[in-house]
Amino acid sequence: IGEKTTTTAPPVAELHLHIEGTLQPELIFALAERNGIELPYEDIEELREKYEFSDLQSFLDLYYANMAVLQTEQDFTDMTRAYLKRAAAGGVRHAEIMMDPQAHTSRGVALETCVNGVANALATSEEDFGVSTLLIAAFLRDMSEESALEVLEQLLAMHAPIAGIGLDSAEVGNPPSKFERLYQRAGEAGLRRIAHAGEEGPASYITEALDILHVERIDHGIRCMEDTDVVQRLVAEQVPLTVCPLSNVRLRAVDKLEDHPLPEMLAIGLNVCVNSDDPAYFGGYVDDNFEQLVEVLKFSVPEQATLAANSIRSSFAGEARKAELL
Ligand code: ES4
Ligand code: ZN
Repeated sequence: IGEKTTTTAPPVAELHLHIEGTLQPELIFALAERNGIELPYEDIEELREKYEFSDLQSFLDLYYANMAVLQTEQDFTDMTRAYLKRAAAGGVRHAEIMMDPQAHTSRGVALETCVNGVANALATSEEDFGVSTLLIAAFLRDMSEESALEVLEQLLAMHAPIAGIGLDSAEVGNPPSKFERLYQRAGEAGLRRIAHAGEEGPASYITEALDILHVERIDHGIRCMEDTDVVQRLVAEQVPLTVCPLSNVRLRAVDKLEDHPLPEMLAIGLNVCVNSDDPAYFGGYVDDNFEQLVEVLKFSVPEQATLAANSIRSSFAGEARKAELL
């Protein structure tokens, strides 16, 4: 999973990726050593044993704990470069990368450190890896809107190279409506807007994200399938849904890949694409997701082509770049 040297997939855009979720166990240990941090695991094997999740929160607990090793700008750059290299080897040609600034500022890492560290890797990504990129600042929905607004204002004041904002972390009980003013402000600042909705939360959260937050894409969105009115609207408006099949299995949003709604979502005309979410935690990168979709759900070559084209059309890349990749 960590190594990939051949390209089999068609050109694809990865639109749903948390950069902190690309931190592989090997890098966690290397950074802990470099920064003199004591990890609560003896070795990589003991850490790997923790990668069994019962729901979103059980994953988030480990995801946030492991971030302790990210201390310097160079740490964030190294993590981001490792992702870009691996993603490129799997056929990713454009990546819209979320980062969680509050997950770092809340443990005493400066906003400049985490943003500049990631941004430095992105700045040379096209040249180094052939991957065009955009950076999206995601806000933690289990924190307050005031906290999010404060960080957004700081990002704007420092002219952080962000294309948009997202909303992630614990979904249930933290509906999109909680962040109406944050998204209003982001819109005024000319930022693109996306949000996680309908991963563990109900289909009504998808509607809220569209109507109250004015998002252009929905991250996950799989629970739209429980509400025919929501499905009809998503089809009519061709709202992009950034689906993450292996993530949904690992976090028990679906029982097993055989039961994943993606084939039906594609068949009924929803604008779906395939993404890895947190590849270091969920068993694979975008190409691994495609591989399993083909193996287990028997996705055809034309279906794979549609998923890949959807990802590029749904991206925030410039029209020239999209034309290049389509
Ligand atoms: C996440 Cl899979 C998922 N869902 C919600 N928030 C997240 N942050 C990182 N991965
Ligand atoms: Zn996600």
